[in-house]
Amino acid sequence: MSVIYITTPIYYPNAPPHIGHAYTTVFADVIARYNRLMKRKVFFMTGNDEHGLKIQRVAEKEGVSPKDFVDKMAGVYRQYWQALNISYDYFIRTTDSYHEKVVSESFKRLYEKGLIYKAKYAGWYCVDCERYYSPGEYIEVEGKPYCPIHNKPLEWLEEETYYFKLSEFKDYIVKLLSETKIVHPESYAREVLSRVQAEGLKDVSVARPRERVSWGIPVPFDPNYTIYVWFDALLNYVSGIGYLTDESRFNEYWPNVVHVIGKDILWFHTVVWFSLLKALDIPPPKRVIVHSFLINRGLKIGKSAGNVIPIEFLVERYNGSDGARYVLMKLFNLDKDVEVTVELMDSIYNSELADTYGNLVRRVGVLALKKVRGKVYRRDVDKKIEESITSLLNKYVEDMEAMEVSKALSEAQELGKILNTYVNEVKPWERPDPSKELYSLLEGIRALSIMLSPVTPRASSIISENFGFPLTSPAEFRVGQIERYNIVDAPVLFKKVQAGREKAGGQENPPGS
Ligand code: ME8
Repeated sequence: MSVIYITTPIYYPNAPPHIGHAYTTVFADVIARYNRLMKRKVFFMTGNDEHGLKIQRVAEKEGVSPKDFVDKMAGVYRQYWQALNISYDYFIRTTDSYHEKVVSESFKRLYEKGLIYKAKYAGWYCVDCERYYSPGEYIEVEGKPYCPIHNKPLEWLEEETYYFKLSEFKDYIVKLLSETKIVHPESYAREVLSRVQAEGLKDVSVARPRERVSWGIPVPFDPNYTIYVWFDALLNYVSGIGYLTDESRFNEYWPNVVHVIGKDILWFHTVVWFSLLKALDIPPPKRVIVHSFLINRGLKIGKSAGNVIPIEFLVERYNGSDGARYVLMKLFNLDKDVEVTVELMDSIYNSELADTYGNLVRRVGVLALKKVRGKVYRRDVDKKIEESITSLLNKYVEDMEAMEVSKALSEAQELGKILNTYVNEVKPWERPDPSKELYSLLEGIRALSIMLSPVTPRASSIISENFGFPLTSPAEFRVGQIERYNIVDAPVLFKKVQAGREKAGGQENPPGS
């Protein structure tokens, strides 16, 4: 049986997740659900990155201990993922004791191998990124170094620290980036490659003095230091599947790992991560899927930019998790940043979910109930419909295998449109016995519901129950497979959003914008 291990970044729980985090997590969930539909063995992991200065400072501000703070936030994240119907198999937390042991042991091994050493460090630091920026990497605002991601002043830090010998891995990294297809799309691999070739690789600091950053895993042989949060965080991908604790589990999942990340953390997930793995004698990940940013009012959506769109806004406006998921996945883009507006999301939801899919299902269901009391027996399927189903389902599978979710949704949309046109052409309501037309339409709706099921699992399962068909794997789908449809209800799946309602309330844009 083929296996896939899919991960999201583990998020900093300094604030609740917003639609940027949902963007990644829903995408990973769709890939997980699609692979389960294809009957593959899936392990889907998300979680929280709970150590480091950023968390320490928020907890201080709130007047609670960092542990109490991250415990509370883990609950908050889980609630959001539940509201979005995220089917993770495991939620990892970097304060879990087994994870801390793996990090501590890995640090010790690298020290013993001579790949970690102690020396002095000075540089410009961004607390929000939890990293140093060298000249050329930061931007300057009124002559002062600023973080290019957060647009905030950097802090000057000088300290004795432990370094990881990243510089030793340059040839290895160049080889991986230029000779493999690990990083997808390839343009991101080229981007990192040209930076590595232009600047080379400098050793990186992997510890912090305890007096400054107390909230971290202690360096095992030096209690005055804590381990750098990125060293700690990246190792979640291996600790979560049994690295150093369950060898057979680790060996089953690791060769099949697919990391999904935003492009902001590309460097860490290629250069730093591949080198750390190599240093620990672990092969590189199979895939790193990188996506671009969701933008609001010209800036990357994020807490520090003050342009956050809350997840609850989408869930409430688009009829629950299915609508929110669909809208995000239709916008999903690996290469290009996407500007989010309520108008754009409304029009995707109204035209694709409410009209094309929801309305089709409702019309056909009501007709079947009226004309043949909901019982539709197998007939020859209209040739054009049969061909459309087969070819669009094939394209859909190709797209999903290539993780082109938004493209796969366009294939589904195309099928929906063909089915809607067919209803209007054949006018089943004018026929004494429209069983042939209804059967053709129901086969189309079945295919469409299967195609949409990784993105809109609730709606697909409601239709599968009310119309009496199983959500089979696309690989096992055959037109004409169903002997009899038994329609018991034709529910309204997606109520239309009243465009302009926001404006009527005096609010043209979502909260936070
Ligand atoms: O970086 N558009 O956590 P983080 C698209 N803890 N994606 C976005 C986004 C936006 N506007 N905003 C956030 C960290 N994301 C580390 C990761 S992993 C070992 C450690 C998504 O909470 C995107 O996936 O800052 C991005 O990479 C991630 O959230 C950053 O989450």
